[in-house]
Amino acid sequence: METHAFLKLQRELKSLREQAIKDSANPEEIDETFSQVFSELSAKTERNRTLTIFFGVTLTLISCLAVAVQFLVTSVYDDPCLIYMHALPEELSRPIADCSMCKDLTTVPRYDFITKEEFELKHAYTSQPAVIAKGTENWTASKNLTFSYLKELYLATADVDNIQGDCAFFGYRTDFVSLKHAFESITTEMENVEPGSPNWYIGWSNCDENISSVIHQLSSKPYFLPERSRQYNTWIFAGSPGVGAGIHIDTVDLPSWQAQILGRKTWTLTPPPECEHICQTINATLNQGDIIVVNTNQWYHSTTIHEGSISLSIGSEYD
Ligand SMILES: O=C(O)CCC(=O)C(=O)O
Ligand SMILES: [Fe+2]
Repeated sequence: METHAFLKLQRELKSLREQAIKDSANPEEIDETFSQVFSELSAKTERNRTLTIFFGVTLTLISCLAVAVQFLVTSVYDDPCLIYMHALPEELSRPIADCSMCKDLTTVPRYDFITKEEFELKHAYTSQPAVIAKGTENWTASKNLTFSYLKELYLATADVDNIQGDCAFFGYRTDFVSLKHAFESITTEMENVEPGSPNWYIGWSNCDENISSVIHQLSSKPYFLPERSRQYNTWIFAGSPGVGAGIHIDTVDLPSWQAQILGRKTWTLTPPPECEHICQTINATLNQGDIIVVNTNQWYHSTTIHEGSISLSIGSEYD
């Protein structure tokens, strides 16, 4: 406070005190009152100062945090080698991988036949992928399950609008917004991959009991899966030659198998970032009738459909 204002305040306080004495107040009580008022005023000033510091520090911290998160997200998305596009939530919630799932693998191990015991030991729960050639040998699906048969079954289902329910539908790079929309838009020319017909790829999980029982008549639990392992909802993927599913990682509960019912498809499996120093990207080409087993929660995966025919595959998680 400037000196003259301070002197003025002193003068006014003194004159207030003298006035109060004249008004026959007790000088000790006056001094007591002055000191009470001063201590209340200085406590309030102290509280205001503390609050100002608290809010200032909090605001600074929040701003720093926002800048850090923005930097992290931008750099992570900008670096496709670190974490693939838009996979940040999956990546953050993913348990750290045991790199023995991919160490020393230069390709996906391929078997013409595998016993339940060997499969359980090496692949069932180790996240090490495998292809079991002709794994669908005793199924009738490759002969009888076609895309147009599925389309007919779905479109004939009375409740086709709600058939998806909680079930997932992926339109990938198409404009299809639902399974119904896809079935209504995919023409016979598109299914037969006639020259000039547009490229398409879709995937969905089946929630319809009737369709589920048809699928189970045409297929069975892969012979090499452990006796106790159960089947879950069927996933179906179909599309024309070209790019299939773009690279991604899943957050499903369990590892999966997928059988190639029609066409040929190559899977590209990339190990998670924590294993990149000892593991490499590997591929597996599935011919009609082959089955791949892969933990899609641990491997980044993408698919490509070979020329010649559409690809149709069915699969499921297993425990
Ligand atoms: O079959 C495909 O093209 C992709 C399958 C897939 O992403 C999965 O099963 O998690
Ligand atoms: Fe996937």
